[in-house]
Amino acid sequence: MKKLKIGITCYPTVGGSGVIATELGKLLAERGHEIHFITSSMPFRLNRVVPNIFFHQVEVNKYSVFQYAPYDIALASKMAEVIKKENLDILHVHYAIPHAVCAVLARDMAGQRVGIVTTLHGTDISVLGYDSSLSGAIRYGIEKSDVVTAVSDSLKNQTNDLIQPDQTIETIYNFVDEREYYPNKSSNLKSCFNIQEDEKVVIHVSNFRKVKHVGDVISSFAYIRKEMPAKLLLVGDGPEMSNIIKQVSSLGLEKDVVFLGKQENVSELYAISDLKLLLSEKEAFGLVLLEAMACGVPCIGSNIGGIPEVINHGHNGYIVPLHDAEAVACYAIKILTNEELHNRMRENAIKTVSHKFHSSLIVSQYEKLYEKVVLQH
Ligand code: GMT
Repeated sequence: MKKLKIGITCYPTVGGSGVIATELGKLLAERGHEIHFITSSMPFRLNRVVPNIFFHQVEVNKYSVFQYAPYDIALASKMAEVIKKENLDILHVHYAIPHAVCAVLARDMAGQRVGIVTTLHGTDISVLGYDSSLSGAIRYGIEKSDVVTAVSDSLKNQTNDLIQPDQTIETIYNFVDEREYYPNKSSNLKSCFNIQEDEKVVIHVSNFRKVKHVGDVISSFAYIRKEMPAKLLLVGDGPEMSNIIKQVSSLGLEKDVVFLGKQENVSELYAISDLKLLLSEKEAFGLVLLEAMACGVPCIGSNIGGIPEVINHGHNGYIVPLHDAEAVACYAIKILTNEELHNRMRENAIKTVSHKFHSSLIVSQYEKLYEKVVLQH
């Protein structure tokens, strides 16, 4: 296909949408496209120099006359500048608000034809949960985009139900870079953390927001711990952390829960993990599930959002009702005490990633969309 000039805007700090936007940019660059990240800071996964990847920083000045710094306007101005200077074919933005709305404004400011592709990650829909006044802006961003994608069928359906946009939404699933996330059993981290060989390792990775229900992870682990020697690795940090620390101590689990904070190389931690838990009440996709599965770790997740599109119940893990810690523990104990079942689920998890969510498949789907948009223009 024709090599394109693609602008990408996302929130560049830690988070699944930032990871997907950055990894997609890197893989598109490997396919010969020219990539321009237009973000407030360097995306955290953009950790090496690539000749056809450029970074355009959005600067927001704080003037005393403004009560709030005008980030959205600064972003739209920077987008317009890059559209004109680099002659972009496509602007791929992650989130309808503010990014799709900024892209529409930028296209208008630049007065140039540029295709707008918007990917929804769930956050737009979560925002509506507390601010329904934004639904008009979300609909506007979606309808004015040339193409809109959602990271799961669940998010697509939810957006159609809540926003009812006059626009087709296409599902394109998330992916992982298989060169970073792969089954690697050679790690010696278990002994570094003082975990005995016969102890099972359960892992949870999140930003510790309320919606992640890390408290349910701890309650489930308390049941598991009664049945076998086990450790729980908690990776990440966020607003719920102090409540979690209290819960762990009130259950007397301090010796068995390892608080690791934010970590860059999570694949090394998956290498020593036997099971992953994600018990959120909202999750458009659950990228961390895919990362775990790619490393051969079966998962247990709640029956909400896009999680059942990633975890196939009884095949690569189990789906449980929200807040049912006993059901989680029951399935966890089943997997952790049956080696044959664990191995089967491990192999199935690896196969799921390579068959349904392989990066080459997903990147090609995005390329096809870009091609369609460019042809329309
Ligand atoms: O889950 C979060 O709190 C972060 C959020 C984000 O914007 O990065 O994640 C959303 O996008 C991810 C990448 O598509 C999805 O894997 C997450 O499921 C989704 N989070 C929610 O829907 C709550």
